[in-house]
Amino acid sequence: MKNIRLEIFKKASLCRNFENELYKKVQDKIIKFPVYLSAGQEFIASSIAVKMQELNISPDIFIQHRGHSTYLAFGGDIYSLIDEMLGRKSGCANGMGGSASIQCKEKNIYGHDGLMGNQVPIGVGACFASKTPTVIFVGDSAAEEDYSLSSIGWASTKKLPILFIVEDNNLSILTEKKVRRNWEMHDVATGMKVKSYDIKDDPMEIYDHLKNSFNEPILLNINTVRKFWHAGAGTDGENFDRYKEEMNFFGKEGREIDEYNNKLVLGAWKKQLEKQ
Ligand SMILES: Cc1ncc(C[n+]2csc(CCOP(=O)(O)OP(=O)(O)O)c2C)c(N)n1
Ligand SMILES: [Mg+2]
Repeated sequence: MKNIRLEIFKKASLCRNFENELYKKVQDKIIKFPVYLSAGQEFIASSIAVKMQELNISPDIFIQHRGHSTYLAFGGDIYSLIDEMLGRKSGCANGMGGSASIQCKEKNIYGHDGLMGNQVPIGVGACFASKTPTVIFVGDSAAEEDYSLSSIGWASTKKLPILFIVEDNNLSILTEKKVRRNWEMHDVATGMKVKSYDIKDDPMEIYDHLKNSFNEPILLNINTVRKFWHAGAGTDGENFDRYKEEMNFFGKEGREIDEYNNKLVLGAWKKQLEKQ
């Protein structure tokens, strides 16, 4: 089990170092369009990606904004992601997607168009046609959209092989869940006869809930913490940081992995900026 936790940490470490560097690039005004940082939430995609590797499955993946970690954890090319952040044609979305609409055809990652939650009906429809394993990531707010909820119902009716992942950071921009609704996503999905769980973004807890993925639809409402602002580079102060916890768990090895990924990310940025 230690090895799995370590593999997940390695992926999360790449994601965290990427986001930390991007934070600086936004602060330095090298990037001027809205950037949605996924720092704090990286263990979700990282844990799922490690489990998919183990199952030898390359699912179709549907994401929304705040998807850098999903892109990287599932093996998206870092250079194309940097180029996308620089608005270049060589970017993963031809320089036209920006941070919100990244994609990676090679890894079956489908980008988002900005209408919150519409990746849910699109992903369900795609899976209804293909019947191949599908992972749909959705925020706790986007999941509330009527078309998102009704398509979860359709996935249940048709017993589609879909893993619904609600990245529940408790926020819709700045509005907390308790202001928006008095119900929970896992309860609604349970009502629609989808096996649903409300869990933490603890990597082993996520990993353990992926045992029966793709036999039928499953929904994981994963509670997590957004480290930075909704968009752009800013922070409202210190909050719980799972990355620090995991790094401490691995001690010297954890710090070395972090350092390795820091160098990797800095090197990738240097290379891409020199290309200009
Ligand atoms: C249909 C629609 N409504 C509202 C918006 C504006 N909007 C953009 S992001 C966002 C919040 C999304 O919250 P969530 O889905 O929880 O994702 P998070 O930003 O927390 O990762 C909103 C309301 C939009 N883009 N589309
Ligand atoms: Mg949210």
